[in-house]
Order: sequence, then C-alpha cells, then structure tokens
Amino acid sequence: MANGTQEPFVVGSKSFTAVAINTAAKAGEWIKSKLGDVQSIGVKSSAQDLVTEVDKGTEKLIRNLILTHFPQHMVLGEEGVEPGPAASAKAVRDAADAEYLWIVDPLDGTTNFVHGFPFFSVSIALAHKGEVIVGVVYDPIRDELFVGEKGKGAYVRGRKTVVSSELSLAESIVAGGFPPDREGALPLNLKGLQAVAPKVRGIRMGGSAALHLAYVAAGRLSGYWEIGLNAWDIAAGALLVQESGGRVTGTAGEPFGLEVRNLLATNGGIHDELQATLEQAGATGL
Ligand code: 2AM
Ligand code: CA
Repeated sequence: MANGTQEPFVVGSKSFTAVAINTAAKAGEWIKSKLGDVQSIGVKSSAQDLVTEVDKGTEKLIRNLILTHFPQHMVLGEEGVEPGPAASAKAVRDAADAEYLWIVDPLDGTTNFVHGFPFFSVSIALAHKGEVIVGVVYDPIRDELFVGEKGKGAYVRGRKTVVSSELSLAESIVAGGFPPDREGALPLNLKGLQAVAPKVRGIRMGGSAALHLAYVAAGRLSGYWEIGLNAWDIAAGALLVQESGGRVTGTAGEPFGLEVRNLLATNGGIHDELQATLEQAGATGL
C-alpha cells in the first residue's frame, strides 16, 4: 500500500446490505431447521414472554457474523437486554451514540415459533448515528426476504415493494398486535382493537411486528399499529415501510425514531384516519 499506510483488515469487504442479507438468510435457515424441535422453553417477564435456545443461539450467530465483517460496529440484540420496557429503552438510549449500530431481533414471533404457527421472522437493521440506513426482514417459512436501503427503495423477491393505495379504513385490512405486557400494553391494544375493528374491512393479528411491517411495505396490509414494542421489533420494518412510500409515526402522531415504542405504520392514505381512531379511543399510549 502507498506510503506504507495500512487499511484496517475487513473480511471480504462486503457491503453493509450484503452482510445484512446473508446474515438474515443464514439465521432464518437455522431457525427453520429447529421448528418443531425446541428442547427448552424459558419465560422472561411472564408466562407469555417466551425465550428459547433458538432465540439465544440465533442472536449469537448473527452477532458473530456481523462482527466478523465489521469488528468496530456495535450490536444491540433482544437477547442481550434484560426484559421489560425500562431496560429496553435504556439499552437503546445507551447505544444511540454509536456510529454504526446493528439492531437485531433474531426471532420476531417467538410465541408463534414455539407453537408451530408459521409466522415469524429475523429482523436486522443498521443505524448510522441513530438513523436506520439498512433494514432486512426475512421470513424463512415463505423464503421471503424484504430488504430496504435508505433513499434507495425496498425490495422483495427482486421486485420493488410499494404500499397499497386505499384511502379509507372501510376498504383496508389493518393489523394490530399484543405484546406480552398484560398490565400496560394489553388494555390499550384491546381498546384500539375495539375502535378499529368495526371500521375496517378486516383485522389481523399475526404476532410478528417485523413481518407485519414488511407486509405494509409490500401492500398486503394497509396499516399496522401496536402499543408496547421495542426497537428491535421495528427498526428494520419501519425503514421498509418508509422506502415503499408509506408513513411511520408513533401512535400519537409523533415522528418516528428508535425510541418510539407505540407504533403506527400505514400506506399513508389511511394514516390520519387510523391515528384519529386510536386517539378518540384513548388508545395511543402507555
Ligand atoms: P418477539 O417475538 O420478538 O418477542 C407481538 O405482537 C409482537 O410483540 C412481536 O413482534 C413480539 O416480538 C413482540 N414482543 C414480544 N415480547 C415483547 C416484549 N417483552 N416487549 C415488547 N415486545 C415484545
Ligand atoms: Ca425476539
């Protein structure tokens, strides 16, 4: 090298996006191979908050792959953080200053995975100085990999994803969700459900926040909201929605950021109506 200067050694010098894609694909294959073969199931904050050796093993695999390529980067993963909203929020705040931060949910939809309900995903996002620049959500059951890059659009199966075109709740399918927090989040998500269900064409609750967001991006759902999420559930999926022409805010309409835990993501056309419905029901926040 000229003047004897040395570049830091980077294995294979792959792009961020290539590493995100390869890592999510490998993790997803591993998860799929373990379906129906879970030996030990643990509980975190409650009997509804499950963790398996697959969650932990997959996070280790992802962490190792990312750090092999980018040893200077930080990795924030669900299984590395104590359960509960306070610890999650603190982990995100503590990591926010990192120049490059990978935000990882090795298995989004653990309850589904444990029960053999085929709706779960691997979610990997890369934030640069607090802004998500790459997002990948992989569904190993359908072998669908959703990938988005800031400013460059989002894709699935080689095709650009575009949000749906509905302009009213009456012609929309909307998804919601129930995280395991029974005291704080459940009553609000139920209130929202009661208010939204009579207004929409259909309501779905699949149990994987990341996959719901990927489906909003791909135009399969017109919108999605959920109270009580964590950054790793939504960082990648939120970028997919934005890069597909959709809108992402907090449920109270506040701008999206990694600290947002109550999420509203839509095709844009139904955003205000869904937000107002949640607002009127008193279902926008903890
Ligand atoms: P998980 O399977 O990765 O834990 C269910 O509607 C959604 O809530 C899923 O995306 C699920 O992700 C998420 N979830 C599960 N436990 C959670 C927790 N303790 N806090 C916040 N979100 C959680
Ligand atoms: Ca998880």
